[in-house]
Amino acid sequence: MKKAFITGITGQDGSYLAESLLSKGYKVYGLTRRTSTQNFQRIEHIIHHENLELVSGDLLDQHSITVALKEIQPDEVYNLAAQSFVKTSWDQPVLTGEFTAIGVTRMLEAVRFACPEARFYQASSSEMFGKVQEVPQTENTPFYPRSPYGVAKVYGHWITINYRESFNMFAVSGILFNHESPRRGLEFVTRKIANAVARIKLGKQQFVELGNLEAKRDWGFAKDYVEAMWLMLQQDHADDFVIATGETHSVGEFLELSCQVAGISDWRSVYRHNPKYDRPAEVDLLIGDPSKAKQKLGWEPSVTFAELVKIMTEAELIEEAKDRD
Ligand code: NAP
Ligand code: G4F
Repeated sequence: MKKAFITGITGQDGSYLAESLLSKGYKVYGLTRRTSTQNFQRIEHIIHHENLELVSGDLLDQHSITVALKEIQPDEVYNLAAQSFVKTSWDQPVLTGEFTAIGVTRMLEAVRFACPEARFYQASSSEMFGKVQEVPQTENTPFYPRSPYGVAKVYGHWITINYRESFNMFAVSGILFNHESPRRGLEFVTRKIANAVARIKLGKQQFVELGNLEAKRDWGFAKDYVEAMWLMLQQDHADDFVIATGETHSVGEFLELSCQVAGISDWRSVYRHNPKYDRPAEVDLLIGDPSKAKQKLGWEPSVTFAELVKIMTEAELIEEAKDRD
């Protein structure tokens, strides 16, 4: 039985990846950090699975991850844990650097000493392209990050490549463009919109307050993207890949379509601009070229933008209708 170790298992991607690996017959170990109230909502349905084990540790604590890896001896390590919200990275830039940048080195050091034969996946991000130097963005597009988060991810990307080249480790960096689902955190714009639109439809709130409606993102479905992570670790050689849909849409388009799904005819009537959601430096346009992933991994997205908006809005309509009062 293959063994996989996932950091960030309580997050959106970690929960889908754990589900997928369990269905493939893996024994899955998930790193969780201590919190005063448990945060297992996304993994509640698999928490009693006989092949899932939660391990206590933190990306800030080198010893906890080295000991866990030494004991488990996993075949595959997926480093998904991070301070992943771009806006917060301006409020907590040092902490973001500790988790999202140096945390990657802690993971690589733990793998190097405890289980050097394990295959390592680093969750890199299209935020690294920031002020884009090329359209669409490929594996060779130069980086120009626009937030402390983006800068931290560039560090994580390069330290992964450096350990591959320095120590001959099987370490890959997946450059994933935005991917969403009903399990997305409420602070991210897609889930925020889908949830607000559902609440407006059900008469629970009047408006949705947003920042920049013009920003464009290449949005895919999270379940598709965790399959790409797994595929990257099944290759003969370690390599880095862009994972994207190849389409871009604005935040405004997402809002308009979500309103359509919910049967709200005039999206402008429910929208308010609130400058508190604007960013000190914006990433205006992201659009990835997933050709290399298609050719070498045989990976393709299965959910279109319109389907994604529908999946997310309908899920919120169902959830919000449950606790209507
Ligand atoms: P997410 O939902 O915010 O999940 C982040 C996970 O990291 C949570 O499980 C969180 O645990 C954990 N974590 C944070 N700090 C930690 C620490 N110090 N020690 C241990 N665990 C810690 O993020 P996601 O959307 O699933 O994204 C997964 C990864 O992919 C992240 O690295 C993100 O930056 C990257 N990424 C995401 C996207 C996207 O569009 N979703 C695109 C590109 C790259 P708690 O539950 O305890 O907070
Ligand atoms: O949903 P967002 O917060 O995602 P963002 O900043 O693109 O980051 C996500 O994708 C990255 C991949 O490129 C990941 F690495 C990262 O971890 C995260 O998952 O914001 C998307 C866009 C931004 O341009 C933002 O300015 O939406 C715009 N926006 C407009 N109003 C808003 C809002 N974003 C949020 N969160 N909230 C608003 O009210």
